[in-house]
Amino acid sequence: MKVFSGVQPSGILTIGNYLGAIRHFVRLQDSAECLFCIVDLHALTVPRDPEDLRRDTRTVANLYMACGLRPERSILFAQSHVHEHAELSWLMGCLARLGELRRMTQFKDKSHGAQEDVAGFGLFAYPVLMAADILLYKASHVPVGDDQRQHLELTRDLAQRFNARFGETFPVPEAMIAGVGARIMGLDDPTRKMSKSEPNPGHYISLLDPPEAIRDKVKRAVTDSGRDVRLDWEGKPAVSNLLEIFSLIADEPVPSLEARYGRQGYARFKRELGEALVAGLAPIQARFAELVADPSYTDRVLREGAERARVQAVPTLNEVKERMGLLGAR
Ligand code: ATP
Ligand code: LTN
Repeated sequence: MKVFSGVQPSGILTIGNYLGAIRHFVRLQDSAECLFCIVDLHALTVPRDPEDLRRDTRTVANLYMACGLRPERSILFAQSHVHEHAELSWLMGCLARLGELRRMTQFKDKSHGAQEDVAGFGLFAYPVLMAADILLYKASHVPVGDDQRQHLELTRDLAQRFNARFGETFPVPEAMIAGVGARIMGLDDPTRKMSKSEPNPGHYISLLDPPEAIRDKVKRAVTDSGRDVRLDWEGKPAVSNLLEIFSLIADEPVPSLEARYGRQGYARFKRELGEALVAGLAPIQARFAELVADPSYTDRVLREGAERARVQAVPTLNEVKERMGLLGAR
């Protein structure tokens, strides 16, 4: 089993990123060969201030480690440090079809329904680069949140298409999407997925929010009509989202939370959820504070990670180029 996944440096990670993806990375690193990437080239698909992008890339690296990823177990690196990603992306792009890229819902959402002639090309090509990320390491498993399901399907199609045309080269990677926590919703709107790049900070809880902000955001989170606390995604989507978050962060089953808070109204439930989040994030925040104090350590982890990643990336890229008929340079 070889695991690859990535997170965009598009802001500070949220509890959605943690519960849907990163906590699974941490679990997997003890049983599988793992690469975890900070996909900075993907973050360029929407306009970014260069200084902010640099800062966010280091922050994601530190948050990876603060959440429990260990550079001695997993390869942690920045996508742009391994230029083979961009090169394989071109080659895979030559197999992708306009129709299949146009159907990607993330492209439709993030281009804000703009006319096609002003939507960014990077946003359109985004899933091809993602497929290249995964295939470059011949990864077999890709832990992601639910929103990435469609991109993984495309990756599988491209792997199969390549294998059929040029001979067996890539394992067809499997998405690993958890049953619970794979789609944490916004606190201000339970119909939208929680996203770190959302402008309204009340939409998300970031892993670095101070305790006061966490309590305040949970207090202000929208709820549903009625006063009972129970899991009912159809009838009570906001409360169901809060229950799911509570259950995962406190490691307590939903029925036991329902039994405790069931008919008491929302105030105590929200207060105690706030405290559970403060307590759950405290160890991550403490480790993060240690890591930011030594930027040279972070830079060294990323440099060494990229070197180790390239050892795997270069042979795959050479194999692909040869199979496609490009003349070897030596
Ligand atoms: P952006 O706001 O820039 O689109 P994002 O917060 O959606 O970013 P990504 O970097 O795109 O985060 O995603 C990193 C990982 O976290 C992916 O595996 C993604 O599926 C997962 N993830 C993102 N948001 C959620 C969420 N709300 N619930 C569960 N998993 C999520
Ligand atoms: N598109 C992903 C980030 C990403 C990724 C990957 C995830 C880029 N390359 C490869 C898994 C494997 C997202 O979460 N928005």
